[in-house]
Amino acid sequence: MNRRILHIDLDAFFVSVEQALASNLKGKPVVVGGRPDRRGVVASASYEARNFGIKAGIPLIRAYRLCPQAIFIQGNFAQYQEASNRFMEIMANFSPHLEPVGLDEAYLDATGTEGIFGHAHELALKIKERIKDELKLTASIGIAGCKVVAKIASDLCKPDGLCEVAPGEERLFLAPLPVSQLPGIGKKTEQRLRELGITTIGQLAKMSPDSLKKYFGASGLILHRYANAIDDRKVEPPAEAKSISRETTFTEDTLDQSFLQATLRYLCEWLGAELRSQGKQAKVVTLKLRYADFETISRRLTLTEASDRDEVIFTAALQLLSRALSWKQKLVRLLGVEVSNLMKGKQLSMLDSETQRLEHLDRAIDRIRRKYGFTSIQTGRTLPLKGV
Ligand code: DCP
Ligand code: CA
Repeated sequence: MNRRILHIDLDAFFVSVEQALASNLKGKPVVVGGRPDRRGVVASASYEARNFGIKAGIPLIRAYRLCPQAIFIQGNFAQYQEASNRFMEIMANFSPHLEPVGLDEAYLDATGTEGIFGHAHELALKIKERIKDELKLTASIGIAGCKVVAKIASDLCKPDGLCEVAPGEERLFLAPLPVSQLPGIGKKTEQRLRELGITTIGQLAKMSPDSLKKYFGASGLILHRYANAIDDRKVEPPAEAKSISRETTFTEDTLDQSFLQATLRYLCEWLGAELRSQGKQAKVVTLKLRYADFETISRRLTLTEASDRDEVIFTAALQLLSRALSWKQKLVRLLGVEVSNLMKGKQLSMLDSETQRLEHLDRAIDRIRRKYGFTSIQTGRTLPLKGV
């Protein structure tokens, strides 16, 4: 049976979320990544900024030189995570065969859904419309019989595009395109292929699998398959995460207890919020410390009862931190926390009134953060981080 696979990719994702929130940014060259006088690179550039040669990955200072009038924004990851969740929720309405890729991309297998949503092309239009109405974002969608061609199709029709490759036309569609359009072909492989006289996917498709294997090893065989539009990878929901972690590297190595504790609190609040948003509880908390000399240790503690509460995770992590610091007095370079042994649902014994009061507090803070961003509200324990 011919498969119908959609690849949906939001356009200029980080920037578009900012533009949806502040209409004065629309239609302008906008860059998310930070201030141009700081170190760092462009994370996302509006299509107006791309006209000046700005693209993801280039240093901010270079972006500034290419377009001094561009608006540079630090960015707010919690906002992007929230937009991503809503994007995936919209898509989940259309098919259970959904595979999120990163924050702003997904594959959706629409094979056999004609009866409900009409032809794949109509389904794609409906998805685009809902994303525009509900998120004020634009998506580009590619439709084809396999993942790799659907992805290339969506890349080609950006921004706000829709490109369908008819069944059986996949190889013809790919043939004239430059090899760099194939996922997995970076600058080095492209250069190597050019030396062999290969610049288009059509030329690549005609090379023998054996010679590709000789030049590029096992990935040469995959290149051969993709160039011939052979890709039987299924659209698969992601495996359940076994743990959630968050860590931070300090700009300066430190042994300042109150600063380390406040950072720890921040990391634990982030993990607690993430657990609650996934409806999960954790039984194990692990602390990770990297010292200035790069020695790295991790210490774990099993909770008496699984929890999704900031306070419980923090208390466990703080115990581990205090022990580690009294054991070794060395400057700390990185601090991280992980929660694992995750389970769904609540424990009955957690329903005493003090626990409930704290749970309500966590949830009230979650709501404010969902609306205004994670750093919009600070609990007292993270206040030493202010002004850092
Ligand atoms: N991203 C990042 N750093 C990079 C590349 C991307 O932080 N070097 C982030 C910011 C992007 C998001 O991931 O907004 C999605 O990456 P994409 O490659 O899909 O880029 P965009 O969505 O920004 O643009 P496009 O319209 O080309 O998809
Ligand atoms: Ca994108």
